[in-house]
Amino acid sequence: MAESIPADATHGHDVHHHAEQSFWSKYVFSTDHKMIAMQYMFTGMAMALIGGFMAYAFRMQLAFPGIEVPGYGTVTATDYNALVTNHGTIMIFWVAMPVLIAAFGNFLIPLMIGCDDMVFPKINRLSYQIFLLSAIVLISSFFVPGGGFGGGWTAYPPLSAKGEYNLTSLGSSLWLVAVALEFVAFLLGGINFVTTAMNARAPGMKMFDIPIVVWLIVVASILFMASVGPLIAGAVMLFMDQNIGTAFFDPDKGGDPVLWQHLFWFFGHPEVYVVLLPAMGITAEIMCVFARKKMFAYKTFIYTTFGTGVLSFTVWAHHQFVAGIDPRMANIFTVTTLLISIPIAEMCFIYIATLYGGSIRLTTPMLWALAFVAEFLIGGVTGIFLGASGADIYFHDTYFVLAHFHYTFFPIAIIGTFAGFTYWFPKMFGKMMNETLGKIHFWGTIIPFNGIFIPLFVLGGAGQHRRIYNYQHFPDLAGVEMQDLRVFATVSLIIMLAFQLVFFYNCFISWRKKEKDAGKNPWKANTLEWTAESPPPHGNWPELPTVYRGPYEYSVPGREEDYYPQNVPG
Ligand SMILES: [Cu+2]
Repeated sequence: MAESIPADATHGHDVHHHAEQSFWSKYVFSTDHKMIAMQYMFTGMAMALIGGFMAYAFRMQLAFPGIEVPGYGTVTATDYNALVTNHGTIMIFWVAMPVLIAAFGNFLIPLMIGCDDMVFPKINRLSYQIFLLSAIVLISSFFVPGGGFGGGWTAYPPLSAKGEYNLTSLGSSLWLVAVALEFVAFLLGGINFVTTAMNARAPGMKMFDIPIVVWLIVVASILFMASVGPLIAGAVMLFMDQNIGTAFFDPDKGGDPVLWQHLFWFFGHPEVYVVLLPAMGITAEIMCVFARKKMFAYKTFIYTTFGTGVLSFTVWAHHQFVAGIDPRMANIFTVTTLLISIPIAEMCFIYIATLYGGSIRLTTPMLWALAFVAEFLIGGVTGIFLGASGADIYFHDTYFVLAHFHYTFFPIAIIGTFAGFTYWFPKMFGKMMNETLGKIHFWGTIIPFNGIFIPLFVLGGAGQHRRIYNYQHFPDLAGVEMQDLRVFATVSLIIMLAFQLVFFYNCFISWRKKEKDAGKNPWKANTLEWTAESPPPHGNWPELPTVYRGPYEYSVPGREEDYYPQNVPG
């Protein structure tokens, strides 16, 4: 067993431990990774409410064209464009990214590898402040003359470029600035996540002792940092096209609008994995704990993640099969796209093998984790239809794409978040959430979610195109009564949104409980965050933990009775 090392010898940990803190330094300008995690978490959740409200407004228009939408008013064509554009932008860049990478990365990395904070706490704080600024810029873009940007979340020129096609030139410029600022925030965050996980681990923790979710957040951060550069450059070019008369993307003056599509999707496809990997890591941690099993093939899972990450840079043009790219290139991108489904399928099999033979406890976090795999599989399998260039000529820009996309992103951004949040809530606040309310919220979300998007597969298969604000002249397509399906999807959405009140109520009453009933390790989990107090104080542990090679790969002295075998070779 390794000697324990005095905390302040390695981390200068006592410096900030006992200082009295004002409101501002504790809640607003904190450098504590847990407080920054909470700031990201609650900003992300607030943005999710805005994005969800937008979905409600435009789905009401689709189900009941021309209706006065309660709480919104009439949705005009311009409104509709701005609503769908910003719904997509918000849910991906201001919900999935801040919650999955930034909030969970910040909360978990130092606690799970056994250190007291990020290695660059001030950069960490700056990252959140820039992120908050980006959110403010985005929201302000809805209120400028011309309204919010309505050119689609992919911002293809010419609809996003200046001139007769772009009806919201100030809104679209602010949208671009907001997105670019948001990328800067996550570049700063990514530096911290990678360096902290690699350099600040507890004494005794080897590279292949790092918890799976930390590994996956690290890989996701690297993917983000490696893919976002071209898009930041593209955003600057598009901003110049809009505002100072350049013509990078204007074919009339020798530019090329497809260049934007390459820059966007070179980032846009890896971006899926940037948010997918943390969600998969969260799911993996939860499954191990509630199946009482080690992760099956832990190292294989990590190597597969590396492989997925590399492959994710080779598939982007599958979004451009109908943009006029050379059909021979389309063949190549079809092959790479089908290839990338192999490691993802393998990871799903690893989940199943981890569950196999376990003593499974169906707690609320476990239900979310299982639902993640089930629902994400539907998204993955339907992606294969779209990745095949021949089939995509038909499916491109139909509601089939929309349904596929939401079967990947909803499991990632919403199910993954609820899994992680309900699992780590006791650690975040020291109190258990109500299990009955948790399960009501789970089923009240999962069932209507499928009710929204299964009809959209049917609509897309019948040829209904996306980004049209009024389908009332197409009540039936291919002989099927389509309007009923649109109404069904909208009603399902309203039911799903209503059930989110159960979640917020559960959070509130659990947080308000007087008694801190969680203890250090309510789920009897192995990883290091469960050795700290709940919630962990500033600095996380009075003395930083040391791990040792025990009967299992690593463990902490005195906690052997909680252990299930973890990462045992063979
Ligand atoms: Cu893609």
